[in-house]
Amino acid sequence: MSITNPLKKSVSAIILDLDGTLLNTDGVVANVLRVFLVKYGKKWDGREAHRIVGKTPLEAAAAIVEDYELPCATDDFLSEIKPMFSEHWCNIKSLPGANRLIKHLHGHGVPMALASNSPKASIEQKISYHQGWKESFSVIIGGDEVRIGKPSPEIFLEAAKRLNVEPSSCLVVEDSIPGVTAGKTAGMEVVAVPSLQKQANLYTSADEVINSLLDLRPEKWGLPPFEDWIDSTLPLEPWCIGGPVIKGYGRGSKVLGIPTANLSTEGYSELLSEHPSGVYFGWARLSTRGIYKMVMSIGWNPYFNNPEKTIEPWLLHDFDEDFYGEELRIVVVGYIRPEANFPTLESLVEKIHEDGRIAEGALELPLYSRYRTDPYLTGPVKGDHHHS
Ligand code: RBF
Ligand code: MG
Repeated sequence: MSITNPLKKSVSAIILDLDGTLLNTDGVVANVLRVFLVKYGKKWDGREAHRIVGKTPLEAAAAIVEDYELPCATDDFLSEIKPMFSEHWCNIKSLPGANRLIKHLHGHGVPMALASNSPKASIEQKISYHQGWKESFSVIIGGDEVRIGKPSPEIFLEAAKRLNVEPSSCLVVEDSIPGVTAGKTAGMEVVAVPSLQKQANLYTSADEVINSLLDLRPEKWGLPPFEDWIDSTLPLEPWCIGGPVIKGYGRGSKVLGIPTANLSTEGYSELLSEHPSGVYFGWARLSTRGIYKMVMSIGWNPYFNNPEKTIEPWLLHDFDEDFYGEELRIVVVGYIRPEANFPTLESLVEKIHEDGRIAEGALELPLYSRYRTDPYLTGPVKGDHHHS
């Protein structure tokens, strides 16, 4: 067992939550509510998100009726909104790392249960759009199959029973506080993957808090480790982002000696909500200069505690001048680690340099180097004349 991933406890089965843990349900729920509330002359502002996450449909509905002072009974609200939701289940994307986790555990024969506060029928609908998910779970249990939903432990205890394992041999993966409470009350090990940002401090009863499923290390729980990490990097389905280089907080070069070429997050809220904060790497192209290796952080920079999520690419090349305003395009090809806090500025800087070395080395691997010629990087730049 490696030093960095010491064994916490051996489990023999895993119980996964669905909404907010495997599926990015929140975005779809917010969109439906936004449209719905307009009818009542109200504006969805997301402030109830924390009152909805992890709740049963009835509890969530009651919270919304109350907060928005809707002139209808919770039941009526629920029956009106339910069909609007089911129309959108096909649009829910899986969260980063969810598909990988399911395939990995199923492939290694780890017994898996899906336990969600939502009704069994909607669980089955939601997962039907994700290939291979249904078959991977030997148990699927909905909130309508128990007397009380999470935070009561009942649903997890019932899942363990159906898996035919002791509760103490189960690992629960959960995004919500009610879910974490339910798992701990059931006597299980619990990994929290908080879906609401900057709330990680509220998950103190969890056995581990991780930033996204990309950071789950099954070997810490006595389960087979992922085999896709290569040279300290995790290959991802490549994604692109670009725009003019903006001035960030001005700390990069001045405080750290690490000049980042920050991108504006404007227009990228959806893309950013799809990708967990963390340290990524890939290829970058500056319109007038060329293509460079790149390592970047996305997130709130815990050390500086930014109020906003920022995108801070560090081009691994010595430039002798600033290039604010120049068009930067990036293809992200892999993941390195979650953002972290550090006791000193020196240790933050040291870590970022290590990220740089990891990216430099990994980008030589054919797996990653082939994206250097990605059409997004080599194609015409905005403002160029197109001849077709
Ligand atoms: N900031 C943090 O607070 N924690 C981190 O773990 C962290 N990792 C980074 C990794 C890379 C590769 C880069 C380029 C930046 C990272 N930063 C991190 C952000 C850094 O603090 C930021 O770029 C400077 O503060 C400039 O605003
Ligand atoms: Mg959940």
